[in-house]
Amino acid sequence: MKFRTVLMASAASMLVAPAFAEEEKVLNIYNWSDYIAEDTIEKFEEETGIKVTYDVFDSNEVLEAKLLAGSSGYDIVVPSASFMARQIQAGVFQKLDKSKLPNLENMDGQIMQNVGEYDPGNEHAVVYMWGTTGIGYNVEKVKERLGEDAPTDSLALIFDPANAEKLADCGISLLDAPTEIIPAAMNYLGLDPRSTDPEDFKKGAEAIAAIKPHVRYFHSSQYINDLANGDTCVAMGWSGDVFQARDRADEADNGVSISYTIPKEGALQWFDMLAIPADAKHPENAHKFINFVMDAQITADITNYVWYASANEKAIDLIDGEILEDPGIFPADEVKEKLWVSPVYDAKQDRVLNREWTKAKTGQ
Ligand code: N2P
Repeated sequence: MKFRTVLMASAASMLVAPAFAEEEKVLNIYNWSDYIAEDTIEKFEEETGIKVTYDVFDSNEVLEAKLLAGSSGYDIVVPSASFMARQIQAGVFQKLDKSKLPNLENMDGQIMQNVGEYDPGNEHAVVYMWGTTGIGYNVEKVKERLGEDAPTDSLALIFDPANAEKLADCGISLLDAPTEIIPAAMNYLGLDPRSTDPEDFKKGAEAIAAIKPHVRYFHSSQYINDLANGDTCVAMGWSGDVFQARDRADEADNGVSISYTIPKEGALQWFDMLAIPADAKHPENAHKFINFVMDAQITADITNYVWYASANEKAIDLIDGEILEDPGIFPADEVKEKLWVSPVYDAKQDRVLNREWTKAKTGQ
């Protein structure tokens, strides 16, 4: 009898239960470091009652290793589009349910179309932020060492060994990002930065090896504080990170003045994408988060804090004038023409790139 009652009770509860069991109010996010406003997560938690666990990384390779291993535990991840393309092929992501993303209409149609090259039909991801890989430098220290005519608008500032040698004592850092720094070195050599020819990778890596004795470190997040504190003076780094360094120096009022340039030879333009792993445990909440970030005010708040360009058309009016007008963040059309986007490297090309990178970093 007792058994029967239990059965009936559960049958009754099934009748009133929603078609899908409600997700627990939890969301696990894995994003780049220094890449969100101070209050974004708090606001999302307040609005939705969902509790967020927020972890950070500073390398596409690290993120990719986690995703390919599976069971990352994350519901939202933020790969750069060129990495995402092959991760989609590997089945790492689920398709977005666009009916849950009404704010998609806020996005810049042109940019979404451009990233469609990596994700046809934008089926798996939306743009979080975009930026360039260029040069951050300490204005006075570089001038002291290379004079008034220091080539701060050129890749030669870093890749010409004569310059690198003169800057070595004040500290040069490079991103630990083979798919970004090797193509930049190739570009400096006059090669096509989008080339996937192993010989070109090798030449790029050799140019890096040639300045290696003058490079203080390869790291993709440490340079923000180091530039800000005057502990390093030149960084090949990401646009917004360099602006954050400038901000931190201004706030500290420490006399350090930092500038960012997109080198005249051109630079990599990348797009970081919000995507949901196929095995995410909280896909409903993940959709809520993606939609939340596409709100014009929320994304403008992020851009205003991290100095990276938003791909949200509706947010533009809400972005600080200082950021909108900065050519290092929203470059003018003639500069845009010199930007290149990363090819999607296949497994073999990726192996060669990484092998060359290891050699370059050890100065071989
Ligand atoms: C933020 C890093 C920006 C993303 N610290 C590089 N794709």
